[in-house]
Amino acid sequence: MAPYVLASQLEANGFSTVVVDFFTKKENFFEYLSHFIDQSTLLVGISTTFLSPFCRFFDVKASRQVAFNNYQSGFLWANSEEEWLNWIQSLRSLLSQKAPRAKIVVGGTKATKFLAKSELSKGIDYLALGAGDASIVSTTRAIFNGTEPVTKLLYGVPTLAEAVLKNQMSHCPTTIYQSKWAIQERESLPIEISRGCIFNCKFCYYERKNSVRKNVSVLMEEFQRNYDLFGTTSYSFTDDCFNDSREKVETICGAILKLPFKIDFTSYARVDVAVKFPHTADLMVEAGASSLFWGLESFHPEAARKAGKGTPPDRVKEFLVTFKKSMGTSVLAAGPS
Ligand code: B12
Ligand code: SF4
Repeated sequence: MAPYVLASQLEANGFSTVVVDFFTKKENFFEYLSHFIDQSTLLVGISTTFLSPFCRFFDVKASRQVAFNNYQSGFLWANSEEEWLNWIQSLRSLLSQKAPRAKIVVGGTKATKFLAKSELSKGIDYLALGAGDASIVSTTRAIFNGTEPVTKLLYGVPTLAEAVLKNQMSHCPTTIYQSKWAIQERESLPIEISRGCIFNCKFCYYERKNSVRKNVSVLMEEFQRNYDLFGTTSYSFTDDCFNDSREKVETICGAILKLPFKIDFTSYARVDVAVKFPHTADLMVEAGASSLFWGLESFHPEAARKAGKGTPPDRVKEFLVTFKKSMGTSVLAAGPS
């Protein structure tokens, strides 16, 4: 999602962008990229949110391979840190030949790994922490004007000073998908519904305790626009917890049901809201939920309560059984991996 939403911000501020999705899977990536960059290129941004950094404890080659095949992650950072360093050096040398003004900025949820191990930042110009919606625009503008973006050194890494958590923003910004980003006819797209989660589960590493929701009419305009331009009817909701309240499900699903076409979507969901208000689960399916990841955590009452999910396990099981019976194969329901 991040590259599309950040590129939307840049476009809205007058900068032209190219998004290369699934880039780790591109053969001859640097040759491919060379067609999109030239003397006027100001910034190459890399989103780490869904990159797979090398992980020592996950060191059994066979199982690593299975995991990569499943996620189609490609080979950039997964097998070793050298892989990442070599990749970034290749990018650097391409930029110095073809786009000497361009700076490399790395952001996304795995950006903090560069602080934990600063040698990984060799070759990058700036690290971005937190939401990049404003900082990507101000950084690009600074490069355009020939000035230095405001940074601070964190563990020796030049880091953009402008850093805000996603759930502390004043709004969830819109994403305007562009034809020039090579969106395919009827391609399934990610879409932001909100950022952050209102709950506060003890173990959770998401941005908790607050959620910033996209304006519902802006969201409906996005669905309509994507349908008109690309025929899109299939979505991944990038929402930490879609059904965090009865009102949210009713508002968003109610609006989706008024669209002049049907969509299907996949999303994260929380089981206790559905246990308390079973009609919200039905409404999600009616609005197009074709697969739901239910956050169950534990059927051990004490463990579940301590984690912050206190609905009695018997009621959770009863809900899941009834849901499965009534929905049959119309929705795929999965627990956490
Ligand atoms: C939706 C989601 C999914 C969906 C994705 C659907 C899709 N089509 O994209 C699904 C269910 C498939 C999924 C799967 C997994 N996920 Co997930 N997922 C999320 C979730 C909830 C939202 C991600 C998202 O797109 N958000 C919206 C975008 C806009 O946010 P963002 O990427 O953070 O971008 C912002 C900033 O980070 C920054 N930024 C990002 N990139 C860049 C680049 C530049 C240049 C700049 C300046 C800034 C910048 O600016 C952006 C806008 O503010 C996050 C939790 C979260 N709150 O972020 C977890 C999260 C990304 N997932 C996570 C994990 C672990 C996984 C899995 C490995 C789970 C598993 N064990 O199977 C898999 C991996 C899949 C893969 N291929 O790698 C972790 C990653 C942990 C970490 N620290 O790295 C997260 C952070 C949740 C967590 N805290 O545990 N996930
Ligand atoms: S409901 Fe889900 S996303 Fe929200 S705090 Fe709990 S585990 Fe995290």
